Amino acid sequence: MASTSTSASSAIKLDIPLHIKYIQNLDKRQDLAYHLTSHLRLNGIYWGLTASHIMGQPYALDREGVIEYVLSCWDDEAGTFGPHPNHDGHILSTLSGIQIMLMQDAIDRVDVESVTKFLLDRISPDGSVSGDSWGEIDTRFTYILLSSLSLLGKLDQIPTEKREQIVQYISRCRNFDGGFGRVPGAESHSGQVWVCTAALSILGRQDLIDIPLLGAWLSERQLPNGGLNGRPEKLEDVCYSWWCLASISILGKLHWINKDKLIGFILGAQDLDDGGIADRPGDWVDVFHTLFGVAGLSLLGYPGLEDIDPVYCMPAKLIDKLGLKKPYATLPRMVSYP
Ligand code: GRG
Repeated sequence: MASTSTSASSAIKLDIPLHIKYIQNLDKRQDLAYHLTSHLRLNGIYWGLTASHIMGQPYALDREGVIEYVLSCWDDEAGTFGPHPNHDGHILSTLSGIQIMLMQDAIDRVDVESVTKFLLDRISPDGSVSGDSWGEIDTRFTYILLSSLSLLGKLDQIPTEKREQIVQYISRCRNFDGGFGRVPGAESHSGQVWVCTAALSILGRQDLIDIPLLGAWLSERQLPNGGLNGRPEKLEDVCYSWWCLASISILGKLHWINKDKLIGFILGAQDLDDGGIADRPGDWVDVFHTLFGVAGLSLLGYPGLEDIDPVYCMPAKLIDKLGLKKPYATLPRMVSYP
C-alpha cells in the first residue's frame, strides 16, 4: 500500500529500481486479477513499458515476449488489435498496440494498411469518431484516431473535408469554462481536456483553444495538498498529474502549477515496500497510476527521468525521431531533489 505520510513525502525520493521491479512482476498469470483485467492488457503493457522508458530502462520487459503478445491480439475480422487474444478489435487497444510496437522498434511487423483502414472507417459524417463497429462516440476516440494515424505516418490519409469535420466536432465539445467534454454538452473533465488539446495540437489547430481561460481552469485543479483533481469538487488523483499537467504544458503554461507541492503529492503515493504508485497516498498501487505519476514527475523536471512528450505520452526522443514534435512548454530537468 502507498505511503500515508504526507509530511515525510517532501523528504522521500522516487524509488526507480523498486518501480521497475514492480512493473516486471505484473505478469502474474496465476492470479485471478490478471484474468479479470484482460480487457485492459494491451493498455497495461503500454503503461508499464512507457513508465520503464521514462525511468531510463527501456529494456525492462522481454522484448520478443512483448512483441509476440501484441501480435497475438490481432483481430482478423476487424483488421486491428484487440486488448487480449480472441477479444474484438477496438480503437483503444489499437493505439496501445502501435505505441508498444514503436517503442520496441517493431512497427514493420504490423499490417499498417489494415490498421489505417480500421481507423479511417471510424470517422462519422458529423466528425465524431467511434471506438469500433458498435458505434460508441467519445473524444478519447478522436484523439486516438489522430495520434495513431500520425504515429503511423498516415495522418494525410484523412480527406480534407473530414479533417475539418473532426475539428468542428472537437469545437462543439468545448464548454463555457474553456474545457472539453466527452461529447457536445458534456461536462469538462481533465481527461477529455487532454485528449482534445492534444488532438488540436496534432492538427495544428490550437487557435481553437481559449488558452488563458482553459489554463486558469486547469491551474484551479490543484488542491491545497498539492494533488490535482479532474474537475471541480472532486478528489485529487495522481493520474491528473498527467491529464492536467500535459494539457497545461501543451498550452505553454506549465509554470501555472505549483511544482514542488505536486512532486511531494506524487512521491507520497509510492508504495515504498513493493513498488508502484497509487491514485493517492494510502491506496493500493496499479500500473496506470504508476505511469501517470512517473510521467507527471518527468514533466515537472524531476531528476533522473527521461523526457516525455505531452501530446503523445511517449518518450520525447522517439517522437522527435519520428519528426512529430509539436510546440509545448517544458521545465528544466533538476540535477537533484529536493
Ligand atoms: C495514450 C495516455 C494515452 C491515452 C489514450 C484513453 C485515452 C487516450 C485517454 C483517456 C482520457 C481520460 C478520459 C482520462 C480520465 C480517466 C479517469 C481517471 C476518469 C475518472 O473519471 P471519474 O468521473 O473521476 O471516475 P473523477 O476524478 O472525476 O471523480
